[in-house]
Order: sequence, then structure tokens, then C-alpha cells
Amino acid sequence: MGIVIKRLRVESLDQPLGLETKQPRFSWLLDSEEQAQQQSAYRILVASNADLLQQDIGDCWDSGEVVSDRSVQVSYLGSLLQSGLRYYWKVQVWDAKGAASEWSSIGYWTMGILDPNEWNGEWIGQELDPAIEFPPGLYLRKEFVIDRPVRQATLYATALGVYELHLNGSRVGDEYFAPGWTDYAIRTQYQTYDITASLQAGGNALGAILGTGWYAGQVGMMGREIYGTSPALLLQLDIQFEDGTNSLLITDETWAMNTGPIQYSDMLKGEAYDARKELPDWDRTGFDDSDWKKVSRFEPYTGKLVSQIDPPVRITESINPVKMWLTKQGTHLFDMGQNMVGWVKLQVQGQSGTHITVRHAEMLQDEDTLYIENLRRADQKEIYILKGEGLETFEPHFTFHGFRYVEIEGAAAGELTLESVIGRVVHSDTPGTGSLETSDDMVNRLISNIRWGQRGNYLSVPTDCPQRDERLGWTGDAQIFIRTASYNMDVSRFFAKFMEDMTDGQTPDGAFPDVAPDAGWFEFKQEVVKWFAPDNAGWGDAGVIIPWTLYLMYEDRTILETNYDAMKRWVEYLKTNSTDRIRPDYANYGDWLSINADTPKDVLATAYFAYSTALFVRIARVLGYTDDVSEYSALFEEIRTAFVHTYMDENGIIQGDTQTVYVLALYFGLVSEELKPLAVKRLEELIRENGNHLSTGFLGVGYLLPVLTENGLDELAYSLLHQDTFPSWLYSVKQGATTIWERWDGWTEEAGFQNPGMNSFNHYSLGSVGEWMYRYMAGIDVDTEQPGFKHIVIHPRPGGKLTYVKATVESSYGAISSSWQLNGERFSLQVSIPVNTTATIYLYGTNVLISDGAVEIGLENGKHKYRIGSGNYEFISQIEGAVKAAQLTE
Ligand code: RAM
Repeated sequence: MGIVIKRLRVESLDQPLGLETKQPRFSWLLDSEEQAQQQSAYRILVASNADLLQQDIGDCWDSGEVVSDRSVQVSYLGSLLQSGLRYYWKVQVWDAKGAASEWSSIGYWTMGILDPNEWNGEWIGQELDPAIEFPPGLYLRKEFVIDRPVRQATLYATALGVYELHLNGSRVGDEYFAPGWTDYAIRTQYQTYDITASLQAGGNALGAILGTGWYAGQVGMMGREIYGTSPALLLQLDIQFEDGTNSLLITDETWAMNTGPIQYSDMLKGEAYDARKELPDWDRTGFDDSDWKKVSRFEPYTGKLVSQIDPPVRITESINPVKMWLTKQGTHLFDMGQNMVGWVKLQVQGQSGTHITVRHAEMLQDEDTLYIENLRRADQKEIYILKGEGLETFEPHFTFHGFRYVEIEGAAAGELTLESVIGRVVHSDTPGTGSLETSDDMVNRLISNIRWGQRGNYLSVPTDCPQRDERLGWTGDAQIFIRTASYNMDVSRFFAKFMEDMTDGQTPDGAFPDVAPDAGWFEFKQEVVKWFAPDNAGWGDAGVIIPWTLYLMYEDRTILETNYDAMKRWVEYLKTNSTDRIRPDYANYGDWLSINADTPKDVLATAYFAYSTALFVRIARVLGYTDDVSEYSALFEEIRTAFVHTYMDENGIIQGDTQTVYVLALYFGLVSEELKPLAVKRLEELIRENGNHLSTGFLGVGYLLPVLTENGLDELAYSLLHQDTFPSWLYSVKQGATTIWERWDGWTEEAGFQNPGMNSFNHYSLGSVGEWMYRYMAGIDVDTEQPGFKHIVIHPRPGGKLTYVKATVESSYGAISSSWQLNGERFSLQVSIPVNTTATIYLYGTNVLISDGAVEIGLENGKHKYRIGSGNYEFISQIEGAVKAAQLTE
């Protein structure tokens, strides 16, 4: 039977269009019905057309038979790839016994516009009056004729602003908020669309709607026009005909423009849409645009145009409200049943000119009133003006909201039903990879809340929150959650793009920003609030933690190489800005939003300085930069020694004495072996003295349970997981939360809503406990020496109230699963791991029964260790005292 090749991917994508990398990386998924199946060799063919490939000819590259077990991220090493061309590839592999597989199916990708001089279009739009706060959406159109059979038509488009493309009456693509958010002063992404099938012989009409977006609309708390005043469109349609000729359609002065129904559409404010002003068939041929205006042309763009790296923002799900009621104010209120991000599709009818107002909020103030105080300056409001022609359907264009409740004003009582509203769930479409279920419903709700927090906040950039006038790419939040995120979904490309935002925002002296993309933030900080530095401990460090995590989870060496210099400059920056290896006490965010437990900022900053340095050493080692390995290992030792001398006493007490100081010092490897038991004991005491409650903020929380488990305190970790009184994860679950709250005390029985200026109900940071659930509770972990799940560690920790856990992680090699059940003292574990990987299993208990094929390789800390190859396995053991432990935690 041997090996079958299932899924082909290039740069982690299925059939990508518009790649710019000169050495795309190939990955293939292998399957086999046999156990312990491995790849022993591969051969890749790349051709300029599919026919050649059918004949097993790779005119661009024939790798030959390469003896290797690599089946992910194999770099192209063929002839130079050309702009705009399509390449076809296939792969053949040899299995563990040397038997050859069939050739795979044929995959392809296309290259983007590799040379800036190949952009021929002009930037077009309308010069806007900066005095107009919220300008109308702009409609642009152009007709053209196709007079010969078309072989291939590729459309490249981008905007300073946001755009939506139309061709012959239909929307092009399914992406929202293109071209995505970057620091437009430096870099703007373009999108590539294959529109061959949508062109028609004869006349064709191409149209675009242009909005202000992040470019000229409101961003965060910084106001509007952060990057520019007038949105502009750039587009280039490359048509290749069957007869070998080709033509180029570009944006230029021949395009016509007009305003239409969109009165304004702003990320934070919302949209106003006057349906009476619709332009029926504006995107089809034959439309009379004689009264449309000529477009304005703008200066050429001076930044870099790059092909979009991250997954497009899409509608990934539509949900129906669970409840609707009429309020005493006469409005209709809908409960979506889930705090979500996106907008609603509204269906309504009524008289022409009637104003329908749609307001969005995460919580209710009382039964009939939205809680909107926490939105700060974000209106999150749509206004739809009816045209009065029967049932009308409306969805906004260039705005999104964070909400669970929707209030509709302007429709007569009884006019709306539950069916009038559909929630559109919108986010960067990072493919789902992880699933997790336990025997405890509250824990399951927490798992769901973490996932929804990720969905709602990964929108072009990893935002802190989706509702108030903030929605920024806060780097601290991003780093603390990334490991959780990369279990839940494939975030490799999402964060590869974010690393570009981070390096774009790096200061000349090496400081990584608190917020990326830069949003005028630095200037804002300089002018308004001086104490915001761009180098906050735990925030700037994201510049090292993110690439390292991507390497661990996806075996992505390129991300390390690309960002190596930037990371080195960051460590150098920290070194320069420290005194005797101690980071001075400057006003940083500290362990943000901890509960009555302020961690001294210099202690925290020094710990992170050590951590960034330690990770940098590991990165240098992976890439083979041996000089840097020795230089920065020495630096790490110096920081560690300074940390211990300055902040720790001989009883293992660390200055500040908060849960977080111990957690960080232990996780970052700063504590000597002798002092470690004392530090662990003190951490345990602090938690117990606090009635088995955590007190950690954003930074401490991510490593809290991992540190407890790593130091033999599994049951204490579980007691924190199951804790449902304040402050705890399940406290918010008990209050009915459907997403992770920004603060432990977002709402409490005693005090109601907290500080409305900082009270988001959809902030994922405190949800970083997801990492522990996958890595320790279910026990699916990477091996840092063979990352990307090439060698998998399966080390489940049964405990707490749980009687079962089921987890699956879709890795680059395929699905990994770990499921365990505890029935009295009987522990059973089912594991499955993909072809071309191996795993080490750590098993609790005695009297072990194992499946065929698993090989015992010793004992470690009282646990049996087994080695397995690919396939499905079962392990059964007896854990003495397990029943008692489970009952005790009840
Ligand atoms: C808040 C953000 C974010 C946090 C910073 C320090 O405004 O919401 O979550 O990282 O402050």
C-alpha cells in the first residue's frame, strides 16, 4: 500500500496567486494505512505548463531523487521565477522501505508583480476636502472590450484606503477590507485575482468602490487621516489571449467616478447608506455614466507594493439571533447569543426615506438598553435609508463592529422578526487547526470563548479588541496569545505579515513598537503622553517571541532568517538601555491588569530582557550563527546573574513577591537549581494564600499554569482552571461570557461594570491559558529540536475534575490527536500521529497495556516513556489515587 500524497501546498497555501518569494517552499501531506510510515526520499518537478509535467518533465526544476525525510517547507531551487507566470508542480516520494509512491496530483501557483516598474497604472480617486469628516464612498468604473479568446486574465489591485471590486455585475473575490492594514507610508499590499472565467466576449465592465479604511478613516484613539486624506485605487488587468498576444488594462484618467448610496463608511463610526441613491447596474456594460466625473490622478506611491501575505478577511460564518424583543423605547433588540465581530445583514421593508438605525453593543445596561459606554468614541452604528421597494437587504461595506446585541430603531413594531437579522462573522480567514473538548462544560465554554476571542480580534492585524476606538495591533497581547492561537488556527502567514508590520515600526535604534502597524502612534505618544515608550517590556519582546513561536509550531526557518537582524537590533537596544544588565525602572505597562499584585517594572523588564536574549541565542543556533551564539549566551548569563543578585534573596524570594515575578523567573530560566524549589514553593503559597486564585495580568497569566505543571503542581494548576470565583477564568464564564474579557473584573456582582474606558468584553490576552490546555492538559507539544511537530511530544496530564479530554491539532504533517479518559483509577489514552512523524509518549500510572508498535524507552520522573511512529495507538494504565484526587477537587 505504501504512501499516498494527499494535499499539496506552496508557502502553506493551496494554490496561491501572486507569490513574490523567489524560493517558494513546498509541503505535501502524506497518508498511509501502515503504521510507522516515513518518507525516505522525494522528487519534485516544477514546469512552466501542465502538459510538460504530465510527461514528467520539469523544465523549471527537477530536484532529482533527494534522500530526505522532509515533507514540509522544502525550498524551490530551480531556474529564476518570472513575474506574473503560472508554475505547475508535482511530487513523488519513497516510503520507509524505499517503495515509490504514485506521482501526486498537479498543483500550481502564480508569481506576483516582482518589479515595481511593471506597475503601469496610475493612482486614481477623488481629491477630498479634509474638512469633510466622513466622506461618501466612491464608485469608479471602466468598460472594455474582449475581441479574442482569452487564455488567462489576472487582475492585480490595491488601494490607499479599502476597496471592493466588481466585474460584470458581480463582486470579484470574497475578501473584505482589501488591501489590509499596513503602515501605508512604508508598505501596501496588493491582491491578485484570477478573473479568466468571469470575462465575457464583447463588452465588459470593471468597477470599484473605494472607502477611507485605515488609511484616511478613524483609527484607534488617534482620530482620522492617519496616513492620508484621499483614498486612491491602483489596478492592473493583465489579459493573455489564446493567440499569444496580450493586453493591459490599467487605472488612468479614462475611468469615471461618482458617489452613490454610501454616505460614509468608517471603521469605527459605522456606515450610512441611502438606498434611494443606489446606482443599479453601475458594474455592468451599457450603464449610462455620462454624468459621472473624470477621476483625479494622484502622485505615484513612494512606499513598497507587496503581494498580500496574510489570509484574506472573509465572512466565515453566518449566525442567527437567539432572541428578539421590543423595548420600552419602541426599538427591536436582538441577542445574537454570541459576542461576535463583523456586522449584520438586515432585511427590512417600509416607506421610502425611512431611517433605520442599527446599533451594536457587547453587553446590556439593563434589559432594554445597550451598554455602550465601553465603546468610547466608536459609534458602531449603521443608518440605512429605505428606498421603499418591498423587502430590502443591506450589509455595510467598510466597517465592522464588536457586539452581541443589536438594537434596531425606525422599524414599526412587529415589522421585524428573528429572521430580519443575520450575524456575519468576519475575520482574517486563518484555517482552523485545533479542537479541544473536555468532560467539563464550563471549561468547554472557556475553550469556545478563547476561540471566539481569536476570531474576533485577528482582523488583518492581531487587534487588542474589536469594539471601542482602539482595535490596534498591540504587540504584547499578540505575543502572549500566539502559542494558543497557533494551536487553534494556522496563523503562520498572518504573523509573517505582522512581523513585517513590527519591523516597519522598529525605531532606528532598534526598539520594537507597542503597536503595529504604526498608526501615528509614536508621534501621538511623543506629543501627548511622553511616558509611552516604544520599547515596553513584554510588548517589544514580541519581535523575538513571535518568530520563535512560528518556528516551533510550523518549522518556519525563513521567518527567523528574515527577521534575524531586526531581532538582534532589539537585543542590542535592550543592552544599550540597561545598566549593569538591569533594565531601569521606567514607566511601562508592567503586568497589565493584574489584580492587586503590581509586579515591579524593572524586575519584569529585566526578566524579559533575559528572555529575548535567550530566545535570540536559540535562534542564532538554529541558523548556525555560532559567533552570535557565544556572544549572546554570555550576555544571557550576565543578565541572569544580575537578576538573581539584584532581585532574589537566599530564601528564593523575588522582589515584588507577586505570582507573576515567580512565574516569569521560572519560565524564563532565571532561577538557579538550588533556589528553584524555594521559588516554586513561594509561588504555590501565594496562590494558596489567595484562596487558590490567580492575581496575574496579561504577562503573567500566559505562563502561570505551564510553570505550575512543569514544577509538579498539576493539581494546583487544575484548581486555578476550575476556579469560578473572582478572579478566575471561569468567573466570566459563570457570568455568561461568550468571549474572553479584557479585565478579570469587567463586571462583578459587587461593582457592576468596571472602568468603562478600559472594559472590553472581547480581548483575548487573558485567554492565553489555551496554550496550557493543548500542551499540558491534552499534552500535545512540539519538540524544540525537531519543531513543527516533526517529532511530537504527547504528555497528557490527567487531573482536576476532568474525566476526559479530546484534542486534535492539524499540523503541517497532518492531524495529531490525543484523547484520554479517567475511569476510576483506569487511565486510557488514544493517540494518533501523522505519517512522516514520530512521537514520544509520557504515561502516568502502572500496569501499563500498550498497542503493538509502541516501544518503551525508559522512565522519566516516574512516567513511562514510549516511542511510536505514525498511526493509531492506545495505552492503558492504572493511576493509583486518581479517584481520590478527582473527588477532592469536587
Ligand atoms: C490597552 C490595550 C491593550 C494593552 C495596552 C497596554 O489600551 O487594550 O490590550 O496591550 O493597553
